[in-house]
Amino acid sequence: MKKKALITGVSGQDGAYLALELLNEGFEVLGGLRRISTARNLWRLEELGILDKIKLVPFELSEQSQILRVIREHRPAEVYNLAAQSFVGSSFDVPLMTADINALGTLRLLEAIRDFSPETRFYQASTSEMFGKVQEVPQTEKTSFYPRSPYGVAKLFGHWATVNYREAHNLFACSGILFNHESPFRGEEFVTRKITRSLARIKLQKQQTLALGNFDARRDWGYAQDFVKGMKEMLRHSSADDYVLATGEMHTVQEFVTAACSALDIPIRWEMENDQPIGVHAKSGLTIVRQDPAFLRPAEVDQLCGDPSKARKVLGWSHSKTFPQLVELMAATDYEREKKLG
Ligand code: NAP
Ligand code: G4F
Repeated sequence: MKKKALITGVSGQDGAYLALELLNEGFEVLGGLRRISTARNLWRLEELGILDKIKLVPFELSEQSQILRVIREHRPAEVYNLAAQSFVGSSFDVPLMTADINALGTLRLLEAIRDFSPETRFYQASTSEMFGKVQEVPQTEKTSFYPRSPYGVAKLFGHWATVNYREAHNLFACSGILFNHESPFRGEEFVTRKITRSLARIKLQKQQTLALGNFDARRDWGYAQDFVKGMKEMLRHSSADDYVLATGEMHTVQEFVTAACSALDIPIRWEMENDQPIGVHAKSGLTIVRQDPAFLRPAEVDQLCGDPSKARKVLGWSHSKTFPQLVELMAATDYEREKKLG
């Protein structure tokens, strides 16, 4: 009989890539899907050609009865809790919902596993956002946390709940502290995808400007497909533990824009206007990138840079794509998509 793995948030970027990995390994993949998900949200699974290979199960992290039903019925060998209100910006507008899903949702799932399937190996999608106002550079598993958003605060609860259920109830529960990871499957609201999609549209003259918030924010951006492999490795190790996955390299939002322009062959020149950078098309002289304060956050995470030494040493994990390769892949894919859309 095939081993079963449940992926909550299967319709998201990581869920789709992870489902592909697990199917290739011969797992029966149960894909947790909330009722609100429409056919539109299944585009990643469709694009990967795996939608019909996954058994979709109703799964809403705020609904304990659904969680219990899935865990009791299937008792999966592996559970990957990827479902979340994952957009940091929105968490300032919907802090209670964010806490209910990201914090209590994790606890609901852990409780169900503890009661009905204690042999299950559990992965929690923790995040570098928990480091927030960073206490040291680079950040490791031992760095103190200082979250700066309702998202980060809620995820910190999920992280500690995972550690606690491992220590108190002997569950095989791992927390993956993942730094930003991107791909052509990234949601359009996140800055990387917003940049590559908008610049592709600007090149095709479907859009005039790209408006961004903080140009100086620095992130450690890696490739999502590399990162989902690390999630699996955590659950296959002989003992449960917590790991940082990161590339160890930081770039600013402005550097991401410059790299994307270069990938798309858009000549850009940076100038200052009202103390803010603006990106000017070097041939037409038109402003194509500018700041809009609407995209600034009430509290910002200025920089994130991870040290993945432990994952490298214990799991043999490392990233494969460089920063320019990642930007190029995303920019080229968005350009082709936008061209096709007409
Ligand atoms: P994503 O693309 O935004 O996917 C989030 C998934 O969660 C979607 O499938 C979404 O379903 C689902 N979801 C949202 N609310 C839910 C609810 N109440 N009940 C059940 N499902 C719900 O996120 P991602 O980038 O793949 O990230 C996966 C996980 O890793 C998230 O937990 C995120 O917080 C965490 N993380 C991500 C990164 C990163 O850089 N990508 C880094 C660190 C940690 P719909 O399709 O219905 O919206
Ligand atoms: O792409 P972002 O929205 O990602 P953020 O906030 O780092 O969160 C992502 O990574 C976390 C891991 O560190 C995950 F846990 C989380 O689920 C999510 O996947 O923003 C990146 C940076 C921020 O500093 C933001 O202020 O870019 C800055 N930024 C500047 N202009 C912008 C924009 N972000 C967005 N989304 N949109 C802008 O216009």
